[in-house]
Amino acid sequence: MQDLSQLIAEAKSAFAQATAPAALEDAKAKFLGKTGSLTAMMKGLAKLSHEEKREMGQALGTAKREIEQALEARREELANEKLAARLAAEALDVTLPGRKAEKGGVHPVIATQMRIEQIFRSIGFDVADGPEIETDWYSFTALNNPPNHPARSMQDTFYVELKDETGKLLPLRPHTSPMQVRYARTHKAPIKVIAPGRTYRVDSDATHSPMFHQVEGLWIGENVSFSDLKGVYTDFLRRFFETDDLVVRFRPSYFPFTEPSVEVDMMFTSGPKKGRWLEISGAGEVHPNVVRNFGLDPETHVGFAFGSGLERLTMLRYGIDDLRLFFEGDLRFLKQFNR
Ligand code: 2NM
Repeated sequence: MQDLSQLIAEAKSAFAQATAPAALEDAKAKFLGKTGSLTAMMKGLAKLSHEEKREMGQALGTAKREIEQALEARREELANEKLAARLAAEALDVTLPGRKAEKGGVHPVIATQMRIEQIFRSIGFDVADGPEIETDWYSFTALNNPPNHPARSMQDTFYVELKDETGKLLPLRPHTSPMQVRYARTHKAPIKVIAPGRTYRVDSDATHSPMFHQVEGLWIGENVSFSDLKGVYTDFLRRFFETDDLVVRFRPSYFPFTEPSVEVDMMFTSGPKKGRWLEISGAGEVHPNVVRNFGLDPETHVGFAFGSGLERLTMLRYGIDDLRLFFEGDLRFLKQFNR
């Protein structure tokens, strides 16, 4: 009996010293395993008398249960310690503020484009779309700007390293007119369309960006006149700037794709910006050669075209003085347009 209670104490102490599950199982084997000391004592029972066997058997059974209970308790303890360590290591501070998902907004130049599309749609214009990588023919030749014509160098054009069938590099469109040529060639007259979008020219300073946005308008029919241009464009400006207090004038100019050609100026006649002529657009009667490239007869089909810069219109509308603000991506600037 004496050595049994000592054996139990030894087992408990061995289990307590085991600080990992594997060590605990090793300790268990020393007492309860095939060659363990308790197991050896059980085997010894066989040599005892009937009376002794009963007594000793009971005592061994009790001792075995106590050791097993101690083992189970230590197993649970180790499992709890492991869980506690893991919880401590993986602890989250649920009181930390979350990451805010910021809402995106419409860029002011694109807001201008969307407004303009809405205004022109309301008076029956369609909105064209088309590629930014163009062909030489749609960018220049179709627009009465033949190879080697001096007017071609009016635009210093970007090219990409892609070639057309004749081996010439493809230009990035320097204006949105190619979209109008594509549109006119695939739609029936009358042609009444605006072409907004990105355009590219080798030009960079406080008032020029190598990528900028244009909107061009085109109305070709059997009886579309210069006075229609003045009416449409004046109405557009009044709705865009939300005031009737502005006037429009034409000054003679030159573009290869129009004849006659004009610069369009506007002037506010009330408010803080009144009294100064502002250059706002180029325009003109579409050249007969261009009408022919639309697939139409210039003897029966005439009309006007204009082209305006979206950055310029946006700057005038909001009183922005530096074009570069549009391209810096500074949220302090951009957020002012998206409240
Ligand atoms: C401008 C000025 C004058 C223009 C011409 C055409 C087309 F496709 F009919 F030939 N579209 N836009 C045009 C005319 C553009 O931008 C300053």
